[in-house]
Amino acid sequence: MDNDNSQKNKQAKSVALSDDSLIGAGGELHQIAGGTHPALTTNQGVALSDDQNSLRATSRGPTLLEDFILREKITHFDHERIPERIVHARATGVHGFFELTTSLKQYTTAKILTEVNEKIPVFTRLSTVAGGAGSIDTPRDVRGFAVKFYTKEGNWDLVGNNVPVFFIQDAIKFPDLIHAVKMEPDRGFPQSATAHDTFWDFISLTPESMHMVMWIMSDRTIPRSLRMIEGFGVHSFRLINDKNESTFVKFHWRPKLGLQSTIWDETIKISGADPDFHRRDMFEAIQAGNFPEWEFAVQLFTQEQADKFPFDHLDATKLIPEELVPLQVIGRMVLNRWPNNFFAETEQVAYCPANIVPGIDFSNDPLLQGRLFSYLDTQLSRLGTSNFNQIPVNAPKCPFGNLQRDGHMQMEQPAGRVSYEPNTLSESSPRETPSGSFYSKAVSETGEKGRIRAESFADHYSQARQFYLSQSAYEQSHIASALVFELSKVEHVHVRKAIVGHLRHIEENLASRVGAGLGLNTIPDAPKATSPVKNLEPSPALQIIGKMKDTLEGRSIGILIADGSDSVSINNIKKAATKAGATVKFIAPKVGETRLNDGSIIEADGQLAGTPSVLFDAVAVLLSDEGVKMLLTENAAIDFVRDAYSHLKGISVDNGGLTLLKMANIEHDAGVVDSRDEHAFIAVAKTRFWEREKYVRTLA
Ligand code: HDE
Repeated sequence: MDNDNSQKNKQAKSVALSDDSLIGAGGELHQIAGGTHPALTTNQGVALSDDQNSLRATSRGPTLLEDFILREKITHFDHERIPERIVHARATGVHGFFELTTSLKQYTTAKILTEVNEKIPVFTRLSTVAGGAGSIDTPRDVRGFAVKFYTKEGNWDLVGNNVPVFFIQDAIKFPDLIHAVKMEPDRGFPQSATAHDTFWDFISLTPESMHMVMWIMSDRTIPRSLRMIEGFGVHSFRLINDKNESTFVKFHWRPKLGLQSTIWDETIKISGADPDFHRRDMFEAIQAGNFPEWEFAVQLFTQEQADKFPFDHLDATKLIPEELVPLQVIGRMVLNRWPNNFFAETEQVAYCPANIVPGIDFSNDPLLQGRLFSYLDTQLSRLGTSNFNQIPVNAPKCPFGNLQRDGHMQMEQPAGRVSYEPNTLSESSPRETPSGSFYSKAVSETGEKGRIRAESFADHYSQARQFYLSQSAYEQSHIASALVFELSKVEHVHVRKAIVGHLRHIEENLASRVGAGLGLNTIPDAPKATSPVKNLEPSPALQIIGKMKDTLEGRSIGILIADGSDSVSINNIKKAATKAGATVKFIAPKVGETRLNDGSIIEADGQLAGTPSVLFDAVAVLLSDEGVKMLLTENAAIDFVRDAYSHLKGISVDNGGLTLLKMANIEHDAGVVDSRDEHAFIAVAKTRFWEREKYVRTLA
């Protein structure tokens, strides 16, 4: 889909501006480059001779109301902003395609899940939840994972997250949850953070959120890159086949680059060094042709199987462990085209979980049911019209038409006198298609009407415990430390204590670690659980560390250099890292020319003060004696190596680099290697040195 202004520009009169100068404000001459440019016009198509000066009564007199050019331009500008999303306002959107590799014909009639080896266009938007549109990319937060498939049978939106469960079971609690997590209404902060009183107060009173709390306190919510997150449809959906048989399904996305997270201290520093870290990372990867890819997988299960699960699959605070229902990979998604225009596409795209296609249907998950209402409703205030489906990024790519009419910003001009159905007056107006079109699965429901939470939703802790116990020891200490960090920002002691009480149901040891981290003398009592906590089998698939790939693909290496650095080591390391798939960037005290020991010149990609090591996966520090002398009094250089070390990264050093490491009090360990051995560097660059962590920070 190409929705740039080319149409408009094609219509615009072309004006040759060859020898070009314009008289600007104050009468100076502004030279502009020669070439052929379309005429700059008003929205009515009137070409402008002067876009620099408004119309004045005299050169120093009042501006005239008559100036329609000024008025039009300012009026349009005044209305440039539209309401941002209430949640998921901050995001990165990319076009791409989906390709099915294994047909699910046995289970569904949906062409998107049965026609293999076809490239179906998608638009994918990856977001944070709590912050506003201008907030940082790297808070501790869930990531939205929304995919719009432009299928042959209409748009299918899979609007998921990078965590497979949710905080609440019933849609009616969503406004409360979001009000609690967003900035507090009296003070207007914190922006984009769960570490404050109202969030934890709400959580302390909502035990069903405890499973999700384990996920958000894990490193899943501080990803290294949006290209390295998993995605989950969260709810159960139904697939329906040509015999009208229904099978339940959960949808999963698994990143080809593996799963990778940052370390909390690193994340905080990235937020300062580059608030657009994830958006830039995606933009640069797409520009370089390193297109991110995800496997698409399903978990399929029947009602009979579901009846035997030790939880209710309609409860969005529960997941189905892979060990119980294995994932079947059935396709892949590749993101390969950056939008032409951020506002037109990433901002105006309107996802809706109710957008499904024939052969797919909803489950009774009460959270999903509420979502089916909310998304269409929110687009009306965000995009201002019921015709938002006509915006190119939202329009289906298959033929579509109906007898809905008029409304704000109607772009279509349906001809003829018929705008109703059925009718006898038109032979060409759209009609129902009795077979092969959308149908809802006939399901019999029994029971009493009422505001009732199902008893099968009562177990709030067993899967939280399972998640915690499934993690490696490093990950468990990150979860405990994240809880200590967050709760230490909570002013109300009773709220801190209430959370620690809940943790006792998950794991006594977790509660005492967090309690100790908060300086509590005694560990508070656990609240009464609505259902006994079960000991479920650990699920190693829930870890992150085990899913980090042994590769440098998609990763980046920073090489710190200064005048006199050794060109041979630099070239060897650059060559080896590039060969291993990494992007290499040079950091130097100045961005201009850095002269190496053989007289060759490198133009650095980043200036040291503005390019800290948190922006890289591993670093090399290659400095001459004279270079390191200059940097010993440079705090940014000391921080560069200290942070790389304390963020458990591989480091390659020559003699100069080693001197800097000594100045920074860094111990030599297995992750620090000699720059002459570039292969050793590649090996250490692919991993993090978890065993180093106990020497560099106190974890709970
Ligand atoms: Fe959303 N959610 N949500 N949500 N959600 C929105 O829709 C809502 C929920 C998710 O990139 C809003 O267009 C309710 C679960 C994503 O544009 C809004 C409930 C999951 C996105 C809304 C939920 C999500 C949204 C705000 C509880 C994971 C961003 C703007 C019943 C499965 C989509 C908009 C994009 C956005 C409502 C819960 C994912 C207000 C009422 C669970 C990825 O309609």
